[in-house]
Amino acid sequence: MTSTNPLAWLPAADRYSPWREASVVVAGLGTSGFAAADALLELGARVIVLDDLDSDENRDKATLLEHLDAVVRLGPGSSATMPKATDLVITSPGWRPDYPLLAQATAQDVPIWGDIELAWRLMHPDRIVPWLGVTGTNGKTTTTQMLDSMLRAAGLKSAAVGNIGRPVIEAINDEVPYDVFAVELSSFQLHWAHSLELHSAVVLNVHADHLEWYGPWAGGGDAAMDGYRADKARIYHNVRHSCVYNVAEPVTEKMVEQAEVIEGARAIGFTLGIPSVSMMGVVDDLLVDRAFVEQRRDSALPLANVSDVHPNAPHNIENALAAAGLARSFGVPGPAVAQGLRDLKLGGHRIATVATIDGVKWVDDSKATNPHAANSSMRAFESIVWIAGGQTKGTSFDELVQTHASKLRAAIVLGIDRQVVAEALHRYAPDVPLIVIDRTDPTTAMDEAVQAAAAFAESGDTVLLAPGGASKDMWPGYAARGDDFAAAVAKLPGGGTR
Ligand code: UMA
Repeated sequence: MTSTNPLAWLPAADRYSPWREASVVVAGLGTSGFAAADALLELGARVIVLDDLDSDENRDKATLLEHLDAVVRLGPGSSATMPKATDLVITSPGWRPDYPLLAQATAQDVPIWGDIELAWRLMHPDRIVPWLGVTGTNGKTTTTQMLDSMLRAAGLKSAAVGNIGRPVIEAINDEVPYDVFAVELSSFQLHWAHSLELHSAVVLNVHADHLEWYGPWAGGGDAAMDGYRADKARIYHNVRHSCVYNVAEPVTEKMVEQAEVIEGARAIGFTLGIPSVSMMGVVDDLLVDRAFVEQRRDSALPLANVSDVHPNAPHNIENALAAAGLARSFGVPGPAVAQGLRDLKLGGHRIATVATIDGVKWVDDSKATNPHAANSSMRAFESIVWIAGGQTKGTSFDELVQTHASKLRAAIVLGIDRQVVAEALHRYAPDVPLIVIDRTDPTTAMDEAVQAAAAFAESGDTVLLAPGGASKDMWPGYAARGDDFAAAVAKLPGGGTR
């Protein structure tokens, strides 16, 4: 096979490589693409940025990058053909391997890195910052925030970066002398990351999600799920200190067993039960550490009260234990774990009660964007009027509906894949009243859904927005969907009373 890459240094490239000699194509001008292009231009690389969307926002970003000598192509078809003499492609996380540009790069042996790989390589050699990595289908953002808060409570200079919203590559160029990064990593980012060596890492859980990303090129069906799982497992590769796994999800322990780690790295479990040696767990009403204490054979160190965890739901206690495992692997003292949990103010739309009207609780869990997350919130309530739907990303709602059918008073489905949810309800909860909202104007559709829910809900019920699907078919993101839900509830008679 002939290589089109004439740059011998590229496979081992770092910050001090002769980037001026390289032509780099940046695929996508979203948050990560913009940060990657900016960092590469600063190092003198020739940068071409391609984005198929010609929006006002993209044009503004393009103008900034063009001032730094980038070539930017916007609009439909921009990414259809890889520019000639491309040495390296930096892809945005959401780009699937079978997109034309990436398929051409693969066919021509041009390396493809994600923004995470680029950030790892471009860290300043005199300011190498250890990374503590968090992945999993659900709980990534919360766990990363908990971890960052614990690290800060220990007096460390930490930043929460990655999929959480701030590209790592931006943070490495901050003036702040960071001690550590709490890095949220998505399966997409892990797919395009090749040489990470994290200090410690956790896979919180693995359930069906993003199968539309893996389906088409991985072969669909089981192959898609296998591909998703394999990308999650990559986070453990070359871990130096601790691989933290979820005892309740043996698949995560298996990933640790199969990972090539740096000699001496440990496997640390977390469990809602009493911990064995080398685990974090719960004893009475305490989160305890039986992994990072000298006397772990016969004792455990209390770290925090279970009541320090907000919201206080079982899945979130698991998140806290996982964050504590990573923090403790980095030497965070016990009291800082508790302080970090208490200090944390989480973003909204995670099982947030927006109103209680005539004994009916209205709960916004718009952040539940896949069936597993919806399951976690449905577990917390007894009698539910469920609002669901959105982009279901190739996942199945059968198990979710089967599990909770007996507590559904009614269901209202909306969004592009509403029939996926409706069909699961027809199959496994045929007696539950079902309303299908066909409108696609977001505000009106949500108003209609909330009014329909109000007609079914009785005192003691919870109306739960736990869509199980992503929001971007109708809203800019899950937060906007949750905001529309709260606004619709406020319009009900008696709305707005918490
Ligand atoms: N584009 C094209 N052609 C295509 C497809 C996309 O030109 O065929 C362009 C789009 O117009 C867009 C750009 O590519 O301008 C990519 O934008 P993006 O929104 O997909 O990506 P970023 O803005 O760079 O944001 C990404 C993550 N997005 C995804 O993984 C889809 C953000 O995670 C992350 O916060 C950010 O990098 C910083 O690291 C978001 C997310 O939804 C929150 N993540 C998924 C999740 O959490 O479930 C994985």
